[in-house]
Amino acid sequence: MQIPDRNDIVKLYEKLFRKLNAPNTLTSQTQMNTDRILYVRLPCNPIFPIGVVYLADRIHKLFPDVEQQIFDLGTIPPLDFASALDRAIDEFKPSLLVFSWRDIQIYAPVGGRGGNPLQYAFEFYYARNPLVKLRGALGGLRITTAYYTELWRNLGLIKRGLKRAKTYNPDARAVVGGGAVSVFYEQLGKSLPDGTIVSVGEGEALLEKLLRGDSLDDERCYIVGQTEPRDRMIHEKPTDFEKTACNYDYIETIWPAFNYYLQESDFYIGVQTKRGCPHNCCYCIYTVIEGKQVRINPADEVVAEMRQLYDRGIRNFWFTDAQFIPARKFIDDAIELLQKILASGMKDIHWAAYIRADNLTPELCDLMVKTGMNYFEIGITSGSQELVRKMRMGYNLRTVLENCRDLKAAGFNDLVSVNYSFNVIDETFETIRQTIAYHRELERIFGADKVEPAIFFIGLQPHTHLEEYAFDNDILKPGYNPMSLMPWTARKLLWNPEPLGSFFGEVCLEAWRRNPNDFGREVMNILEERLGCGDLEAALSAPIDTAKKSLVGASS
Ligand code: B12
Ligand code: SF4
Repeated sequence: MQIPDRNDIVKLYEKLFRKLNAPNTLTSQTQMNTDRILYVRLPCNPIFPIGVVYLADRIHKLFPDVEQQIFDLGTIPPLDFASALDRAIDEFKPSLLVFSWRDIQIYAPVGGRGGNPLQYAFEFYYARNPLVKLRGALGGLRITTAYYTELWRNLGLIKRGLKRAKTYNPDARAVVGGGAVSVFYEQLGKSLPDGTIVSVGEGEALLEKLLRGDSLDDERCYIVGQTEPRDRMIHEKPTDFEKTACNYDYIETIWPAFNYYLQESDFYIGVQTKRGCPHNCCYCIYTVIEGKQVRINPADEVVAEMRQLYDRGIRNFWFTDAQFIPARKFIDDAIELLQKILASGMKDIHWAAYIRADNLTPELCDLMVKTGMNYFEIGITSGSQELVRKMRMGYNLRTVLENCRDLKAAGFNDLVSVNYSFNVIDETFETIRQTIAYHRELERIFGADKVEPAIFFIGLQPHTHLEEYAFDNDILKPGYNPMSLMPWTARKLLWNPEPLGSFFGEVCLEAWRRNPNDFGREVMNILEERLGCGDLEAALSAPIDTAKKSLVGASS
């Protein structure tokens, strides 16, 4: 089958909108009284827009008569964004615009739009060679310009869409939500039209209340120009509901570009198996976006949802959970799900997820391999147990190693991405040596070519413990703008403080020079050349000390 070109998709939309609206004889009064929801996924790399799909599915289950459309700007070429949005609104005449904004990608460490932001930032901040510094400055300028252009463009699309929808329905409203809005809800509201509802976290309950005309007071949202975001709103518990299998028979009737994601075999289609993470890792905001209480989606429903995608040709799935196995007490749920996947006969699938590898058992490892897990990410951040404890990550690194051995013994022979973030807190040359020892042990277990060290520098995010730490230590002042890419703010938010900041800057610059295509492994090699490899036993033990600056002691 041919993969449709993006222009074909625009045409497809037009055709479907025409069909849905013909004959176009509804009076404006009738339209005003009938909810018509247009979901607009704002421009984004083509990651399957699972968020809007779930919202539309939920609303259809509750209000089967409500007309809905999904319009995904991720499948539209940039030059057509505005005109395609206009056409979608003209044809569908929505009374409610649900804008979903997935990522703003601030401080993304690798492969950002317009180049590698980390590399440019490091060249600008740390290079000794003035030409390299200049290249960093110019690259950084390009990225900063692209970043602000995208930001203003997306805000502009929201304003434009709402204005146009109001020409058909003067009472039309806009709601905005999604990952990016959840992180930057306080800042984004300042640039949105009055009356826009700004939502944090899951939107199912909020949309339900909106359609019923119920009060939104208990939802994690505020209305621009009318209410202010409550203090620590993001920390409030999300409203619970039981998730059932998404009805893709319905979704494909309201989403003409659905096929776009089905026809490329390398897409990993999102499926959520649970929500929430009980941990407290100092830099992480997932745990507040999704809440600390883990809510499991029933295994039969997850399998039924996968089955529908499988029957449409999908073989790659990404379990979009903050963590697939958030804690030991959820091991049985993971086992139940994987057993059911196995029993379903979907034998030729692959799946990937974020995995806390401290929560594995031999049985689970066996099932992971049998059900086709072919990639996972472990975010241990450091190979030093002492630092892992100080960053409040709750990991036992010795257990992680033991479980990785079980996984290998069960036959896992695919790729593991290990996320390291150097220099988060209390890093020393000794803890770096320990991280190298730990990494080398992972390589001995899985094979050096199978373990990919993903070197991140933490981009400080609002509402995290690390932000609190930055306030307590006078690194940032309350009221700073977490969305600013101005060099003086960016330098603080792209977390790489001195005294080790310049050292890491230099190591990374050398790694890009020596082997830009295998940056992570090269960083590890250079660190080992310069500092040597530590003792694994020392890496795995964390003497209890009460270092004043550690986050372990910070208030939560
Ligand atoms: C899984 C995940 C991934 C997977 C996705 C796999 C896949 N095939 O789907 C992978 C690892 C590939 C990934 C990559 C990246 N990710 Co990511 N990812 C996540 C994660 C953990 C879950 C997202 C998800 O799918 N959740 C499940 C679905 C159902 O939820 P949802 O889409 O958020 O939608 C719900 C709500 O947001 C809400 N909602 C959505 N839209 C709307 C609209 C309205 C009006 C309302 C009311 C509600 C609403 O309701 C929906 C249903 O409940 C989130 C963090 C988190 N816990 O949320 C980060 C997150 C979305 N990712 C983020 C980022 C930055 C990235 C990257 C850019 C990182 C990078 N440097 O490369 C890349 C993006 C690559 C790209 N665009 O090209 C950020 C985005 C915020 C930001 N800082 O900009 C997040 C929030 C993490 C974070 N705090 O930093 N990611
Ligand atoms: S375990 Fe992962 S998702 Fe949970 S708080 Fe830690 S980093 Fe965030």
